[in-house]
Amino acid sequence: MKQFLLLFTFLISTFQIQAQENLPTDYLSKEFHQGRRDAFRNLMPANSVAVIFSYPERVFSKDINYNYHANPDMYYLAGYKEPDAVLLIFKEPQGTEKYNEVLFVRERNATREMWTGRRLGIEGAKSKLGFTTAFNGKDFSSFAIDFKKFDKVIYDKIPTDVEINNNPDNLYSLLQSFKTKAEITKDDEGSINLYTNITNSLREIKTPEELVLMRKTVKLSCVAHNEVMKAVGPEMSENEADGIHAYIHRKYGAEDEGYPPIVGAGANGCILHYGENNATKIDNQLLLMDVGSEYHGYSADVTRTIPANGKFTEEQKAIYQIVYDAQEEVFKLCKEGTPIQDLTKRSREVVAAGLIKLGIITDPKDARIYYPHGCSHFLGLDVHDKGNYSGTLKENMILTVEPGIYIPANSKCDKKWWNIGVRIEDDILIKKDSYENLSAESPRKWQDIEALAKQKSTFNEMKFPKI
Ligand SMILES: [Mn+2]
Repeated sequence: MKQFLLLFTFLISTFQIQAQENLPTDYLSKEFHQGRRDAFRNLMPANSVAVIFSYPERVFSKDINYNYHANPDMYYLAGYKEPDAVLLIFKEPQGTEKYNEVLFVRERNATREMWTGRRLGIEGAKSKLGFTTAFNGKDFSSFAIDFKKFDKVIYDKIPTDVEINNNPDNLYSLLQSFKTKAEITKDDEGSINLYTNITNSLREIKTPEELVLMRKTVKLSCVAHNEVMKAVGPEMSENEADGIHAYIHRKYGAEDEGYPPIVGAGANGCILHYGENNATKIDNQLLLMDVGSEYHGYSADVTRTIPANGKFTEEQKAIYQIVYDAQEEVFKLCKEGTPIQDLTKRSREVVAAGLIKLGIITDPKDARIYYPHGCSHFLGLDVHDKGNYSGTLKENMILTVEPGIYIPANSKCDKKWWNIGVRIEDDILIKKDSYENLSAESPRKWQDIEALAKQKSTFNEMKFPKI
């Protein structure tokens, strides 16, 4: 019998997928995630429990899913990047074991791991993420927890579009178990507001560990913008310019882009969230590129608008200068204490004055026609990161400053302005009495862009077969 057991153990271990080698060494530490859970717990009311679910997987095509993207809150609080998980955080220690957090993870499974990738499992959740209490997801339904004994159960909006799957360790089953256990028939607004307030107030302030990753993601995105500025020409396609960004991101270790890249030439630059990026030639037009990498979960968000032939026309330059001036004026407000709403207000004033001066509008209210969006959003794990937009700027917040002017064809102004779309976007770290522009490495002044465009890029030298 003993021999049989040994053989059995041997067979099992033969099929175990080996631990991965040569991984990046600058992932967030388990101490970071533990610290974030403690900070979350500090903001919870007495006798409460928070319940945080992973994001669902999404279909890309038939039986192929998109690369999985973790719920940023789950990643922030637990460091867990796999699907089908639920995290419980308790205000007070529970049970005889006095645990104050539990992570339910995907069960290790040699066959599944051979097909769809490594799993951390319970052991990994303990050794790599610092949990003392972790279970397999399939055990959540039988986990002894009486939600009714808590004064408050804190949770985010429960997703309603998760594919029905009665496998007990699937997200759908975890959600169903939670709704049954906590007797939830519809979302409780109070719970959701509390969850939002807690996560907003934590995530809007970046810790030193997060700042390292934010600096990295913004810096490498600037390198990408600068390389495209050198490489681009009227014959290049939007898609190829997009691809240069992506290549540089991967070259420096970024896993992805933080959002679908916007690479639009001429009229396409006037579409705020243009994403087709399929014009076969940029031509002698402006190219608006709103592209930022995602590095270990943290997103950059940088926009540069450049002339494909290396030289701004007088009209392009005039519009560009207004947007630049608006940014400069907003930067002056970037320090602790400024109401966040003032950033958009100030940028709108500068854009309105500039458009009036050029005769494009006469009433300052009409600036909204050509500058319809806000100037700033928080930046971090989400490109439009969590934070309190009705508050004031605080030290170690990171926000974008991104005024823009977009004049589509047939606008009610001289047609010499038509199809000019300009946005300049930088990522700003707020300090006590000032700010730091994390994306300063990519030029913003039109003179500096023209100078950089004269330089040669490695990408100009690359030769590929014609197909
Ligand atoms: Mn943005």
